[in-house]
Amino acid sequence: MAMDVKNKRVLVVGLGKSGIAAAHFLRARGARVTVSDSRDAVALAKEIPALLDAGIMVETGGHGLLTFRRSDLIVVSPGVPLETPELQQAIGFGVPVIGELELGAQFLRGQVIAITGSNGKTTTTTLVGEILKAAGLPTLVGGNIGRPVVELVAESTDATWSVLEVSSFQLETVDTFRPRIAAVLNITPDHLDRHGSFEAYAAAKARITDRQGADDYLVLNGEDKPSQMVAVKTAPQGPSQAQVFWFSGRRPIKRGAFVHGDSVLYLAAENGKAEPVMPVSEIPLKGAHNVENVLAAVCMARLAGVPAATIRSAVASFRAVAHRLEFVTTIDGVAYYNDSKATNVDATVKAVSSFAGGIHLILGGKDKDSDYTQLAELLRERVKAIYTIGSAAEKIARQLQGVVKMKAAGTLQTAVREAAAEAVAGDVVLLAPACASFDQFNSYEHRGQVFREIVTALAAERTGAAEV
Ligand code: UMA
Repeated sequence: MAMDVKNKRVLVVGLGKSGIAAAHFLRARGARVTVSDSRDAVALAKEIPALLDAGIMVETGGHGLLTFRRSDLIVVSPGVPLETPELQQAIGFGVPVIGELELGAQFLRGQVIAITGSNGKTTTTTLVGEILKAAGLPTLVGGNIGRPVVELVAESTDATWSVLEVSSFQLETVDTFRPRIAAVLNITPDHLDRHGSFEAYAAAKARITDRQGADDYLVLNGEDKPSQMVAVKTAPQGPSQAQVFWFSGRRPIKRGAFVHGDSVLYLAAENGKAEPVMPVSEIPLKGAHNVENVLAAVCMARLAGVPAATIRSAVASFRAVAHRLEFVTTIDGVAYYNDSKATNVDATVKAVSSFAGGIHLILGGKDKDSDYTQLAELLRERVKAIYTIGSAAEKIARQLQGVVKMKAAGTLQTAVREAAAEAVAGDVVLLAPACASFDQFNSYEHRGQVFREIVTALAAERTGAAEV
C-alpha cells in the first residue's frame, strides 16, 4: 500500500538522479518538500531552478539538523550513508527514513523482479528486461541501473513487470519492499568503506527477501556461499519465506537453471524433468560469470511464465551492455576491452578470467578498502603487465609488488598508450580497474567513455600512420 504524503513535510537528502526524481514525485503528490545536499549552490546551479519552480525548498552546502528533525519523513539517496550524523539524530527523534527504492516501489503497479549481487546486476537486469519484452509482457527496467524507481511509477499498470537492479545502498533503506521474484547473483566484498564489514554488506543485500511471502520466489547462486545464506538468514526477519530456486554453472541443482554438458536446462520442480532451454554455445556473452548471469535470467524468466523458446532467442540476440567487458576494437592485432563497471576486486577477477592470457590490465581509481592481494595468483597466470591509475595506485603497487610487471601510469590516457606500446598481436588491453571512478571521473560510465575515446583516437592514428 502506498503511503499518503499529502501535506507531509518530506525531506529528500541528496540531489543526484534519485533525489531530484524523488523530490518532484513527492511534490506532485502534494507533499511539502525540502531537499538538502552537501554540495553548494554553485555546484547545483543547474538543478536548483526547476526545483524552486516546482515549489520545492532547497538547502545546499550541508545538512541542517533542524531541517532533518522537523520532517515527517526523510527520503534518502542511495549514496548518502545512514551514519550521517543529521540522519542519525532524526532517527533518534523518531523520524522515519526510507530510500527512493522503497518510496517508488510503494507506488509501482504490477509485479516487481528485483536483482541484486556484487557483480552482474546490470547485465542480468537488462537481459531479463529484454526476455520479458520479447515475450510481449509490458516491461519497465530501472533502479540502480540508472533510472530511479519513482520515474517508472507513471508508466506502470497492473500488468507491468518492473525489472529493478537494486544495490546494497538501496536495500539498506527498504521497509515494505516485496519483490514477486528476487535474485541474489553473488556476494563478494564491495563497498566495505560504506558498510564497515562484509557481514553488514551481505546483511543489506539479504534484505531483498525480508518481506517476501510463500507465493514469491527467491533465486540464488548455488555456487556462492554468502548468497546461499540469504535463504536461511536468521536475523532480523528469520529465514526467507519465499520459494527458493537455484542456478549453477557447474552441476545439476534441485530446482532452477543449470548447465549440463553443452545445455542450459531448467527444472521447475524437485524430482521433475529438466527442460532444455538452449545450448551454452549460443550464449553470446564472454566469460563463465556471464553464463551464471544467463542462468539467473533463465530462472527468473521461467518463473515469470516466459516459454523456453522465447528465452532462447532473446538470449542469443543479446549484446554486452556498455562498459561490461565491452569489446571496443582491435588495433594491430591487439583487442581492447572496456570493463569500466569492474569497480571491485571480484569483478576484475571475472574480467581477467574471461581471457586465456596475454592481458595488459589497467587497474586503479578510488579505493574502497579493497584487498588487491586476492588478484595475485590470477595475475601471475594471465596478465603480462599492470598499468596503475588514480588514487589507489600506491596501495595497489604495495599489495601487488613483484607479482607481475607494473607501471605507474597515473592517468587512463597514459595507461592506454603504455599498454598499446607493450602489447603484441594476440594480446588484450583490458580496463577492469577494481576501483570506483570518482577520483578522476564523474562515474564508471564516464571512465568507460573516456577509455573508448582514447582507444578510438589511437586506432585512427594507427590507421593514419599506415596510410602514409
Ligand atoms: N550527498 C549529500 N550528502 C551526503 C552524500 C551525498 O548530500 O552525505 C549528495 C551529493 O552531493 C550528490 C547526491 O547526494 O548531489 C548524490 O546522490 P547519490 O550518490 O545517491 O547519486 P544518484 O545520482 O542519486 O544515483 C543513485 C545511485 N548512486 C549510488 O548508489 C552511489 C546510482 O547508482 C543509481 O543509478 C541512481 O541513484 C538511480 O537509481 C550508481 C552506483 O554507483 C550507478 N551505484 C553503486 C554501484 O552500482 O556499485 C551502488
